Amino acid sequence: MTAPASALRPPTVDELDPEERMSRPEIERLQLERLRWTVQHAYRNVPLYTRKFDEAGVHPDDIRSLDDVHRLPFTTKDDLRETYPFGMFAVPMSDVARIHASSGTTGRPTVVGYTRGDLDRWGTLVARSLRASGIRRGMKVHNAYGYGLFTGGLGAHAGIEALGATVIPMSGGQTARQVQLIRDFEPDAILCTPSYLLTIADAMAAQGIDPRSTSLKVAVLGAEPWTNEMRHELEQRLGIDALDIFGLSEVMGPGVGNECLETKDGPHLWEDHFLPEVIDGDTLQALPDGERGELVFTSLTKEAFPVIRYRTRDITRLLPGTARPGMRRMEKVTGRNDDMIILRGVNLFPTQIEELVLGIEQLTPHFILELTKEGRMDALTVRIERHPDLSVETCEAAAQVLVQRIKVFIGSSVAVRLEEPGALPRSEGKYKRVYDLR
Ligand code: DLL
Repeated sequence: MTAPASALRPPTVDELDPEERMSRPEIERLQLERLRWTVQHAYRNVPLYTRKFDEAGVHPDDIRSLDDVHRLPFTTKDDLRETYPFGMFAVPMSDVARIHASSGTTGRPTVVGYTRGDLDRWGTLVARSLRASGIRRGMKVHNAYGYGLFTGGLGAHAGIEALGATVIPMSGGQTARQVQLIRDFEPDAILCTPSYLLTIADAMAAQGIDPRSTSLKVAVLGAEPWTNEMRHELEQRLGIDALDIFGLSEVMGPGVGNECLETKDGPHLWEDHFLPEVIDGDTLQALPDGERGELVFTSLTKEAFPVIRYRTRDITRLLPGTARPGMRRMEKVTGRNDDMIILRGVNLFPTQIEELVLGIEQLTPHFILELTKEGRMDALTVRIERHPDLSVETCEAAAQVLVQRIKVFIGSSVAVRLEEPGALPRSEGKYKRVYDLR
């Protein structure tokens, strides 16, 4: 392998967007101005918002400070379902340049729209995210997020182009071909879900290719929860830097926030375009920064699909900015309200198990969680592939260590069942980790 033409480095101050250099008070001034515009725009043009604001007895003119956002009603996925497909668009269809939709596990998909201007701003924010990850013009970027109605593929694509880097629009799936093109085209960066990068690394190893030997230097991973332990695993296995990109369709798509290469301490949220809050999911009261709860977003510049206090169901907390001091960070998302397993009174997230699994060297990262009923009690089985290079006894002993650690650190009694290497489904995008068989 030839030495890389340009090593990975964080952007210089001159390379940042002007907003990334703003102080906290400057950002907040910009946010207030944009919040007032958004609230007016939503109230005037989306009947659902007109009705909800009126019911809550709040008018756009009441928004005089950022704190006044707390007076506005929340928006939920149910609101989107109720107005399916286009009822929450705030511009005429002739101004909508693109539609995306997320499949959703049940019922109707969630539909979102973008004006030409929205698409430009989205491209700018993904470009900012990739630049924060150390990617820049002159680099080749292998984009393995799925193209189509999912926002991952086309969202990342536009950002790579806006940055001036070279895009390889691979999309998801066809893992053998992914490996071949990574070998042949020698990309500097890969964009995909963390679980899919694991699948790709395994496919390389299966073909006798050392995953550390490729041209890849950096991966920008998101669209599903993943832990710092998984970051470590992927960085070691592939000899790369792994950065976290966060986003959701309702709020834009990928690039609502991104980690910075120099700190890797959770995504900075691009607060010039989004106003984040964290609330207590039960009382719906806003929580102070630093406290964990449900993440809520208000868009500040979106034309076609403004969202007011959209409840993401993602669990995290807001932290002060580091590499970009004007913008707040979020802690890596530990899970979604919807993924939380309540096992005999104990709440647990799949990421907590991921953390413990990856802490035991003799275990593989390939596991799924199965919920069943044993009599009247719920039971959880961790089905995990044994390590192909270790004896079954060693793997059994490691599985017992996992049982104990889950008991000690999470407080749940679970069963761990070893599977043969390759027995469990592999990720091709967002990984389905939990199977509820109750
Ligand atoms: O997954 C957008 C995206 C694409 C983000 C590519 C990053 C990269 P949705 O399909 O609407 O959009 O799913 C959004 O995925 O509410 C989180 O639960 C989860 N999610 C997204 N990024 C992260 C992340 C895209 N970095 C939902 N860490 C969100 C944890 C994430 N969870």
